[in-house]
Amino acid sequence: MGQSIRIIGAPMDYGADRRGVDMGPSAIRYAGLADGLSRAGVDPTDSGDLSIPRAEERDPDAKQPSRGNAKFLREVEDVCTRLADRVEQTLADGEFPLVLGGDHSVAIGSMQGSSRDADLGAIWFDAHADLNTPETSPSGNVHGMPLAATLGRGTFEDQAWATAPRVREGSIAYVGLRSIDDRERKLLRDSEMTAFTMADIDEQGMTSVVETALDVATTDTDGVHVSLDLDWLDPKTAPGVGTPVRGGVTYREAHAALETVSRRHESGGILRSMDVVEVNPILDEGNETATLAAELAASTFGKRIL
Ligand code: HAR
Ligand code: MN
Ligand code: MN
Ligand code: MN
Repeated sequence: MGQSIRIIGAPMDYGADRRGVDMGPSAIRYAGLADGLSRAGVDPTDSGDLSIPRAEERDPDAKQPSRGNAKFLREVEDVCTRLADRVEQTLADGEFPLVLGGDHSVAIGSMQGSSRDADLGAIWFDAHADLNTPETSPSGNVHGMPLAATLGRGTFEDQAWATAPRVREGSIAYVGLRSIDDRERKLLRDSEMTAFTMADIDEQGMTSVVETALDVATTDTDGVHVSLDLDWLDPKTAPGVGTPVRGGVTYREAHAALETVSRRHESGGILRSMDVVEVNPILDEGNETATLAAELAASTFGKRIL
């Protein structure tokens, strides 16, 4: 029997402007996630979804920025606190937490829960740097802030629910960046994070970039968190996302990247937790983005052709 994977749905859309990303967990399951994981040789169980009130049912003032310029931050806090507990418990039970978003703010909870008992590295597969603080964010949308939250930047400094002291900047690597805000660029340049842009992938090739990202995330850590934002892919391949940016990763590059992660995991058991986020079924075409999300999760756990 392969590794036990526990699927945890986090249908949250408080962190993004375009509605619909709360349907991501259903769409990814419907696209065959559990079957794909089983065929990859791991053993999935589904623990269902966190219960998350729809934005319309919340206080109409909730969208007003609280604590600086961050919309629905109290609601995000509530969800991420419960998610972090679920992730921590999953690891304590000896299973691997696979979190389905929801918008990318769910990663605040995943990383906090995954790092409570371990030094955690991270690989961030994304078009965006997600490093805005409530002070620098041009949109106020928390899905552009999860790494700032984890690292305790800006307003997040005294937010214990968000910060993850056992995630060090130097153990985080981005792969596929192509859309960064001006003030966010300064935060990134002044940090110790490793950042591979699309141009780096063009020059070095995907597998080489991911090997280096894995080196970064595994050095002096107990395990790696993989955060997969579907807008990492080119919008022609993954149209069902709220913030598409053209010039993204191809279908083959995406599989090659996660297969590279899988090979390292097979030889060293490096992976600790993962989230798959930002699938928006309302914007999708024939559930193809959700299908891709399910396929890429299977590739991460070693789906093999032969
Ligand atoms: N950087 C922009 C902002 O802060 C856009 C955020 C992008 N959204 C995401 N995250 N999908 O990867 O508003
Ligand atoms: Mn993101
Ligand atoms: Mn603990
Ligand atoms: Mn993104």
